Amino acid sequence: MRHTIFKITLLSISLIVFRNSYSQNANESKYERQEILITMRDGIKLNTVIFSPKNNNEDLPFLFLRTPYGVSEYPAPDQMPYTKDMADDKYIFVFQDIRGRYKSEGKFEMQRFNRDKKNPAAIDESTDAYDTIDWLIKNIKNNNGKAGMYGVSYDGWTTIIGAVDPHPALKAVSEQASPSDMFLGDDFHHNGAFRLSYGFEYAFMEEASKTDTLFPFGVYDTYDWYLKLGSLANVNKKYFFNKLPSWNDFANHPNYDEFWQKQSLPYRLDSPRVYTMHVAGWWDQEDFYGPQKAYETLEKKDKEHKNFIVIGPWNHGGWAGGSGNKLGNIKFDTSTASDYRRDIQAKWFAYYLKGKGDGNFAEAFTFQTGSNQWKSYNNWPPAEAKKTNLYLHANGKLSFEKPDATETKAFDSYISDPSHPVPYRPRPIEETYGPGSRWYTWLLEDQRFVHNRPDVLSWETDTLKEDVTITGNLWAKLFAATSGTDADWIVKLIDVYPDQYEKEPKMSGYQLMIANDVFRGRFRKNFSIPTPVVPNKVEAYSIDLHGINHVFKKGHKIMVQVQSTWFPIIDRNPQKYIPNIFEAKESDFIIADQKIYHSIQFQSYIEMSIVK
Ligand code: PG9
Repeated sequence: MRHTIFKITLLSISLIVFRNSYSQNANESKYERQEILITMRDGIKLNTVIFSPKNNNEDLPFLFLRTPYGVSEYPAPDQMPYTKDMADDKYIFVFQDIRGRYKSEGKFEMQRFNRDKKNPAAIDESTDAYDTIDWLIKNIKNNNGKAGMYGVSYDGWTTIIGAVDPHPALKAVSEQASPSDMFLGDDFHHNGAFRLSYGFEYAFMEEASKTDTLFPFGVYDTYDWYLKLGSLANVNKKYFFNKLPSWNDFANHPNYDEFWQKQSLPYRLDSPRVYTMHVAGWWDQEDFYGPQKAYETLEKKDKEHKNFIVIGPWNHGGWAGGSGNKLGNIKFDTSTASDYRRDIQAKWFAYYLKGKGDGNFAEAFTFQTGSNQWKSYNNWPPAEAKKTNLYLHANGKLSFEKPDATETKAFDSYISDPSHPVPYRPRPIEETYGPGSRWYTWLLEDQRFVHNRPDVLSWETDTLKEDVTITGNLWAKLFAATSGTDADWIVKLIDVYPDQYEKEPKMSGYQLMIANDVFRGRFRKNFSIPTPVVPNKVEAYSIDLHGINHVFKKGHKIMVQVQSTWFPIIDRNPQKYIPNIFEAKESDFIIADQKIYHSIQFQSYIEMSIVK
């Protein structure tokens, strides 16, 4: 067993953003670099890398990115695809290590809470952004008095937080894949179900040391490792020894209490104070909920039309590098990512920071998968979409007709055994950010790898005679029963390719997930106050499957799969109710008999928005 702690360099983890980003030789850069410490209002110094165009005498705006992942190794902005188009247009680029990370002083706190505004000396990520912009405007020559912020994921979160109490010079921000709510839909939980492998590995990566560090599993396939771990109580007993604040927060806040509520963006955001562009990817394996929720939250108070959203066919940060003409096995016909960087991101900042261009940006610009076309909308989700239900039936049938008296069976059932959980992606399940990891595209894996498992149920439409276009928000409305006192329900909406797909024979019969999520049964009435499920009683579950813009093509089929485990991305629900799953004993994990209903009385369906 190897117990080396791998130090992750920016290049290897590339925190996704810069993965495809290193291209040219540093000597060719048209930018010069300086690395300095900038002092915040409480005396703490933050490490900051500044790239300015060589021999420049034009007044330029700043483009500012704040990150926990280390800025010292960033290449020049004209050498990273993510920033190249903007760099060609000339900005002063600023990259900063946030408090307590890499070369910055101070203490790191995962998604630091808002400061107490009654205390003038208090700090948070918003004041750090403010203080830095203030210093830049006053000290860096040839600036035009304007700044923009941008970044993916954690850096997207520092961006949107930077716009909460913005410095007057901050004019435009682009939050990209920022988490919005870590209990309801982003990295650490979905609908109250704990994202075990992500939460465990990320807490270690960020909090075991000042620099990113991979957990030393000593095995390549972590599925067995997590299974052998047993109860989550073993994490602190055997590995973390109560030393990682985020893990302790997971264990001490098993419900949607004030801790999670106050950390969420809906709690922190009011109205768009500056021009704001949210960016999301349809197959974002980390923070898909976040940007949609942030957009929705600000949109309610967007009187001056400052709030915009772009959603493309991308994984987490997939727009930041590469051409984006394919993801996993799926092809999109156009270079969605490089087009985005050139035609949207660069133009957006050029307009708001330099006054260049016509400023003609669609309120919502989303890529329609299936038809592979960009579409503009005046609202997101589009107001013209009509609600339609797709019903589960007996014998694995799925149709737009409601169940009627001809229904032969009221339910389908399976046994869910927490000691044999369904893997969330084909094994080996490499460490999330470890060498060779297929984490980045797991949402696009062919779902046939679990299709015939006895603990995964499937319902399928007949072959479609015409295209079915679904645009807007989706919900799974399930009537289900369990013999246990708690249960997880995982619902997947799948596009099934034709049995013989001539366009690309390797894709014949492919089962592509278009939407999915997990719901922890104890939270069916309230995310803050869990209640045991009554054994064998049919109960209603409403599961948010989020936004989608997809054409199920003529000749394809639509499929729904339901299962109760998704391991180890989701921790095992013991299936016996205990108040805090982080304290479960081995004997609390029980086999359960799960029933999904599709009778006249208990109709289960996917509620979707259809655009004719
Ligand atoms: N998904 C990562 C993250 C963001 C914010 C908090 C915790 C994790 C990331 O890619 O940065």
